[in-house]
Amino acid sequence: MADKQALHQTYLPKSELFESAHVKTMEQYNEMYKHSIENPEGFWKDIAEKFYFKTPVQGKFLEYNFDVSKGPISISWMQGASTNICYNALDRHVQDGNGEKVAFFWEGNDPADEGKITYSALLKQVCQLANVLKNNGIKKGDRVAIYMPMIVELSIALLACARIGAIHSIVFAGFSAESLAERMQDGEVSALITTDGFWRGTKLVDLKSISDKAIDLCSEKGLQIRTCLVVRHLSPSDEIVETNGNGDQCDGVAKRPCHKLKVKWVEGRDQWWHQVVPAASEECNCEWMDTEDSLFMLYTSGSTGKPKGVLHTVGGYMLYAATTFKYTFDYHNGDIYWCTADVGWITGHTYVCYGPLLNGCTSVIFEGTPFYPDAGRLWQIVDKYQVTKFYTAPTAIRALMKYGDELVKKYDRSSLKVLGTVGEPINPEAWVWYYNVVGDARCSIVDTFWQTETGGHTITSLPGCTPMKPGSASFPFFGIKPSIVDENCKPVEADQEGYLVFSQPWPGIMRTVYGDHQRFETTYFKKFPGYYCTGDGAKMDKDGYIWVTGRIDDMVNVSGHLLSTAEIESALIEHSSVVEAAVVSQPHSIKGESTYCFVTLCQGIEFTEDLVTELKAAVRTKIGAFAQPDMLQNAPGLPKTRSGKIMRRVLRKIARGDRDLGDVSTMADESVVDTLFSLRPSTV
Ligand code: 6R9
Repeated sequence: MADKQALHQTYLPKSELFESAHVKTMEQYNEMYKHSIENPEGFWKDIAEKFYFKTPVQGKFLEYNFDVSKGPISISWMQGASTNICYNALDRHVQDGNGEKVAFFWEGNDPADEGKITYSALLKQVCQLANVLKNNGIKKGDRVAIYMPMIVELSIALLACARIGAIHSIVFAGFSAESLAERMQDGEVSALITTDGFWRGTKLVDLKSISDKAIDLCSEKGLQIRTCLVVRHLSPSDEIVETNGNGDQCDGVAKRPCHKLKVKWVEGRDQWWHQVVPAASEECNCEWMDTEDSLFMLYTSGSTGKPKGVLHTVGGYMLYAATTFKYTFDYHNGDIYWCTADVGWITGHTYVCYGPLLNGCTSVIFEGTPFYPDAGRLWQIVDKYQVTKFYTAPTAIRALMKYGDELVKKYDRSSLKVLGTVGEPINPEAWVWYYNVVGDARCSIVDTFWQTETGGHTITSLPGCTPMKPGSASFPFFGIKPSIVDENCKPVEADQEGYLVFSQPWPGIMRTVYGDHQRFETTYFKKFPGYYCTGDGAKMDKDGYIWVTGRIDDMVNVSGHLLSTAEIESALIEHSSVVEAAVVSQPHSIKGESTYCFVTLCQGIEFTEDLVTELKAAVRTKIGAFAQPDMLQNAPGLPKTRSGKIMRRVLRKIARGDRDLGDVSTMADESVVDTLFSLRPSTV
């Protein structure tokens, strides 16, 4: 346990580690920040000059409307210019003579599996895959779903789409067939890129059969997926049985023994990556994209339960991903950088793929989990590659703390300079452990607050200059103008909690919700005209540090994964025994938050352990294993307002065993509260 003082003191960056930092002092930060806010065009124009544009800006550098009362919300950066992000991430470095530099070290789930790929080899394979996609009729503007584990081919797939102007829609490989199908339908995708299967820890995930099921679900709803490209990731073996097709040897990276993984094959639709990609031409010209053309969509939970396809565009996202990466991690040539996030989430998009590659960085991609083969795995990898900049989530830090310091200290971590965190507020205890134990009281910690919607970091410390306060993401990144406001959009006093909003656009902000611009406007811009509303609560202390306190809408942040309570409720209600369900968040010592579900059963149905198991499985199938509820409670009745709205505020108190319910005057039937308290499982 850290002492109280350690939790509340301010930590200064170690100047000897940051002698050549991009930003060395707070004066320098303040000056650059001021320039970025007062003259965003000038600030970003200078940055844009370092990138390749096929044609220069032909209209306004920045044009926007953030105020719904003045017309539709619109944001455009670098009007009329054309570029390609894949060109800037790969070709540019190869042309500069850095083709032989390693782009990615790949570390498999099993410590014996490893690989690496240089910038020129990556470019070659991206071009080959891009040609395969083109040969399958995929063209600029078409949507391609990607459902893969953390293997190098995932980055190749994303870059190949970007090269030909296809919009990638990556679905995290922990999602179920139904969630994948829902996302493919919403995006009306033409093709799916997936993998036969993969190991996560000791668990084998049969990705191809989940993909098959998702494709069938799409076809039932009228969407035909005509191309399914499959990476053979598990080693070739007699035990792989295809019902149709052939079983050529592959030269995939993983060499572990494969377990009986049956891969079903649909002739004409399914194609093995290793048969078509190496055979394709290595030349593929880039599609020159308008800076405001779409680059990708990525689904994030929506408070109504239906996920939103957050859409990002080429030019602004490119500038923002590259610039945030450079400054937040104080990137320099020679760094070995490692972000543990999965590419299925925005952190993986921006800080595993685009940000590092745009800077010509060498990074590590890790397929496995922090706990396999043991809880020292992350530090063993840091040691093996001499990682200098490391980025992970508070949930991982909290879980690893439990295993004690020895598993960390066993490995050499003297290469580390910057430790990043992302995904949820980090509690000061975990921060201090990360700082003292992992970073040997030497490294700077960057607590980065941002969202799928923001494209890149929005509030973060900078490693060379920001005095760090454990638990605070500290100050805005260049171009971000935050305010903390009350319900009436008036700024709150120091140390008061309010809504965190941003009042002018930065290049990486999302441009719309795919296919539903109105939802984009209502979700983010309606509540406070003139501002982008993050949906998070925050406070600013007297020194100007921002402390993000968490979501203020019906969202739960479980281990850094944002889940909508409505989505979990609808999965529970689909079960034939359930009449009604209400899900609330509950603090959790490792996951940050967990879900506590109240279920009202049909007349005559008993609340048994078997039923609880079935309901958990229902959520797993509908959404994915990571969404499985932690606690289910029988709720013969739910507290409701007279107008019939479930009072989640009251349920949250019941879940926490807190009888101080506050004002319940609007509740229709107060007697349900006592019943719920009496049925509360004793194990909570
Ligand atoms: C990047 C990412 C976004 C939500 C966001 C907030 C929470 C992320 C945080 C943080 C406090 C941090 N969040 N980073 N809260 N401090 N450093 O996680 O994107 O999956 O869209 O989640 O995560 O609540 O609104 P996304």
